[in-house]
Amino acid sequence: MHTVPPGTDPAELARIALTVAIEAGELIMDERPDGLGVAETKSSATDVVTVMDQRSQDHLLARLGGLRPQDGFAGEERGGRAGESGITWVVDPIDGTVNYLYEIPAYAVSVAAVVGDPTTDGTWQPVAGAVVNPVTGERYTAWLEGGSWRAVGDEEPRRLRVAETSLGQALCGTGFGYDADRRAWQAAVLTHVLPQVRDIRRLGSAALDLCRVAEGSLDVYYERGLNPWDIAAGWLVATEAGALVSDLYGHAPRAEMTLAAAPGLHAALGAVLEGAVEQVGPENVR
Ligand code: LIP
Repeated sequence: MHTVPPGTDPAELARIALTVAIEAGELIMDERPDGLGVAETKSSATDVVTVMDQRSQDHLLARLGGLRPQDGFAGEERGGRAGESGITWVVDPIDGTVNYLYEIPAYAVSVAAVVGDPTTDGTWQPVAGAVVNPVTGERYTAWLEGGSWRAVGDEEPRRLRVAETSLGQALCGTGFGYDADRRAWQAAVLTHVLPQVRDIRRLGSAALDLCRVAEGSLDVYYERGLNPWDIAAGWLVATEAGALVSDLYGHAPRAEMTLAAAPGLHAALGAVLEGAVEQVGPENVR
């Protein structure tokens, strides 16, 4: 896998990620218009974008462009650029957009610095990142070999470490896509998983799900259909806390599957998911 470009300090990239993620979080909270509606939809009628998704990304693009002008930029919404430094910023300006639209306090700004090509599964990895929930004040940061950290309000950052448990005692996070056929397939797979775990939680933000695995408020998380911007920062927060984050076959997480847990639990749920995927069969792709 790719290495950090010479002269690049992942800890400094994490500090930049946290700074701009906090700013964007304040923006989407403080400047949320009354009667916020759906500005447009993307992959389906439920895949919504608000004007604040775009404004948050525009802010991140401008700030990161000023702080790191040689870096690339890729986000969920419109606007991006190629870079020449070997570092690309991968951002989700509001992860958990439906929660933001409904004012459910489970959404985040996710900012990650990655090496490799984030547009091609399996060829990139995060080296620094931050996930900020602007409603709760939860701030997660991680950098390569620097650990994974969580702070709320004025408290000192606390180092995160995952813990093992049995599959039957595991609180399992997951999520569902915006396409009806994909959701039907995900529901079918869930019928194989639910009897094997303590319970299921569907929080609505992959970035926060991955951070919750790192902090232990979820024991395991899996989801099909995630994009690089959904997982880039949370992936590193989880791995720097000792979790394994991969696809179903031990490779880098990808659209086909993202699975995150402490190593023993990762193997146990991975086996259940492999069996479920085989029994459910392929998605009905229109
Ligand atoms: C969301 C993900 C979540 C998934 C949702 C949606 P968005 O990202 O974070 O895990 O279940 O369907 O994709 O669209 O809010 O940035």
